[in-house]
Amino acid sequence: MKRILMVAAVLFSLLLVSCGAVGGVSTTIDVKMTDFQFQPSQFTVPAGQEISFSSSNNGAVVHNFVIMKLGTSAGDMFDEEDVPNVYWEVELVPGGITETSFTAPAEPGDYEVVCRTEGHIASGMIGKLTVVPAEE
Ligand SMILES: [Cu+2]
Repeated sequence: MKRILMVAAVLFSLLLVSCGAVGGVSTTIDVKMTDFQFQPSQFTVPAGQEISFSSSNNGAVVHNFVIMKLGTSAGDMFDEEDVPNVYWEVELVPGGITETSFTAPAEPGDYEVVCRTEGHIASGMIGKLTVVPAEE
């Protein structure tokens, strides 16, 4: 029974996320990290705005939320040469939670989001931050 409720809760949150993607420009990001996914993995924020970021690591290993600079990609594996291309990042230990904030990039576009822990991109820890022009 508990399991069914959990599945229902997950489905409901997926529904909210997919509705959110339509008109879903938000100054709030709430992301759960698992082994090895971002949930959700797509975010839309207004350019240049302060974004509230809350996250939890529900996995068993260290995870990161790394926003790459516009036009850059960490490729299949995050390594030293990708470090200068990081726009913003946060690291979470297993079981960790964080509430912080960052300023959205000024330039609209699609930004790659990855987990920089070794092997996690290949395992599917990848997402997308879409930056849209802020409303005047
Ligand atoms: Cu990870």
